[in-house]
Amino acid sequence: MADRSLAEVDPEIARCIALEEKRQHDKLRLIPSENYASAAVMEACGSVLNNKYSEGYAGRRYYEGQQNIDTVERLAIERLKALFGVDHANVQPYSGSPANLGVYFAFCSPGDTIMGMGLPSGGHLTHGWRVSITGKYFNAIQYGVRRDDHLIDFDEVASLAREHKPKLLFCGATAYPRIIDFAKFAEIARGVGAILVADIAHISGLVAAGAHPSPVGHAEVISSTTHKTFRGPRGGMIMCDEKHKKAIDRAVFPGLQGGPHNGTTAAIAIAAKLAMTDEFKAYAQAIVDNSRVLADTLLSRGFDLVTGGSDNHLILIDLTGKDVPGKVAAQALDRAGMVANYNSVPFDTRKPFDPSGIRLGTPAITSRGMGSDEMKRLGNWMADVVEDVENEALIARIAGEIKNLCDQFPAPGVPVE
Ligand code: DSN
Repeated sequence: MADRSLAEVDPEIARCIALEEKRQHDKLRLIPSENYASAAVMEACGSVLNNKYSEGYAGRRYYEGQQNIDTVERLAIERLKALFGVDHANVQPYSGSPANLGVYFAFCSPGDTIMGMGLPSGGHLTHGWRVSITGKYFNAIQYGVRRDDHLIDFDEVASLAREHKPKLLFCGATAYPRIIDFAKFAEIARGVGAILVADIAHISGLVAAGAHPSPVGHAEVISSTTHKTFRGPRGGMIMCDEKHKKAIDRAVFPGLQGGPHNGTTAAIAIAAKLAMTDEFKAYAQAIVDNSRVLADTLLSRGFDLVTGGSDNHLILIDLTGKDVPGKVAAQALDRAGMVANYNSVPFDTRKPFDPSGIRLGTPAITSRGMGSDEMKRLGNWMADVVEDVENEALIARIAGEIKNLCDQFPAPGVPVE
């Protein structure tokens, strides 16, 4: 039984995977937190490393049989240290939210004051938003963006920090299309004795490749996922200054988690190795270039972009002026072969489950090798659909054109029949 193939054992799940392969091939995947992991990363995730328990750290485990796992984890750590120029890396967090919880557990007790960017301004749930454990167990102070230009309001960050004296100050975002000024955040954190935590989940690939400024030297602690622009497995990591190494490691294990997912650790090591190449540097720069061309095309078609454009991998469209809600637009775009997500915009008057915006990004389509010509076509297709969301004939025609384009740009790691 244990030797039988997936198709034999479970044809229903095998069919779901086959259909998902087709979907990931046939459509333009524009959700900015998604990507195509490379074939080597996928191979490591599905390897025998899955079968091993390894609680503890290399050389200090609670299980025998770590001859190979210790090497894997040491390789991942050393590569990340070299790639980002950090003192220490912990590669065991299961994903971004556990990585951030590990950071809280390393430095805070329940009730302590922390600060982060509010979710409606483009922050993350785990930066202290009220429905998250981080908003319930800590005294979470939330900063936002300015009403006029939607850029981070550093006057507000500084005055809230002075007033509340947080232990941790989180910076980093999930829906902010501009460069994060880590130096400015560091100055504010220093002024009030806070530890600055840079959550670079969305931009870690850009940072690794120099396509976005690095928080290293500004933030004492850096958290991230590994599957977004970094193009690795679904996982998390925490990097930090030497002085925080013990606290971070203890917080992740035994504080928060049990055994690390060793296949993921191996895949992080592979992603780090790939991120050191010139090819990856060119890829990261192309993500940013593509985002700018796509933003310019959308602007030329009369779209209102939050902050007026993009200088990273993502674009946030405010559809208020187009008189179509984000969800309706996102659903029409999906039918046409463009998969984005509906999203709140700053100071949104609509509810989060039915907001005014669409969030999109270029990491996955850039992994397919698409460039500025394709971005211009994409921007115009998006505009055509959003301006006519009920025109199913138009949507079907565009879906066909997109399928043809996708056939010309195969997705890495996705088998095509
Ligand atoms: N779910 C991620 C995103 O889409 O940005 C953040 O956790």
